[in-house]
Amino acid sequence: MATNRTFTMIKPDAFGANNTGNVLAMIEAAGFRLVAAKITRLSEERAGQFYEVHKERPFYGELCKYMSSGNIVAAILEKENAVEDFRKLIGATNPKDAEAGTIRAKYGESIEANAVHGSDSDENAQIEGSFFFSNLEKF
Ligand code: RTP
Ligand code: MG
Repeated sequence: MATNRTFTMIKPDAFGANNTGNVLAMIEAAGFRLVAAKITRLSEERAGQFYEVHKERPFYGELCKYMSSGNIVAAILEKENAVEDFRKLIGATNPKDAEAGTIRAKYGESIEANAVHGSDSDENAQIEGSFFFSNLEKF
């Protein structure tokens, strides 16, 4: 299988609970290489751009407020079958439904404050990585 990339964010709940190191340790233990990573913070407007695909969903406004409520870590990850394997590692959107041992089961607080983001396709991984990182940072 080809090596490819996905994009993740450690969300404000997990960052604020000092779980960044724990989450990154799980990601590395699962065989992902960190290509790029940074601590940053989204404005509500920029969160709105990132989650634009969800703008018609009822939770969009709350999601943008939540995602701009504190620091996050944005990161590009590399592994064989990265997008699919990372979605397995993070678990279901609602931590209550997430399989034991997944990142959201361990560190998620609610369906919204669910610890991490993971891209849902190769195309979106590329778009989302470029939202935070220049080509010079993606090595
Ligand atoms: P993500 O994009 O963050 O990896 O999460 P996902 O694919 O599992 O879920 P998605 O449907 O794309 O939703 C994006 C994020 O919106 C928040 N959400 N809130 N209140 C709600 O019902 C609700 N549903 C989703 C979560 O933070 C979710 O990760
Ligand atoms: Mg999603």
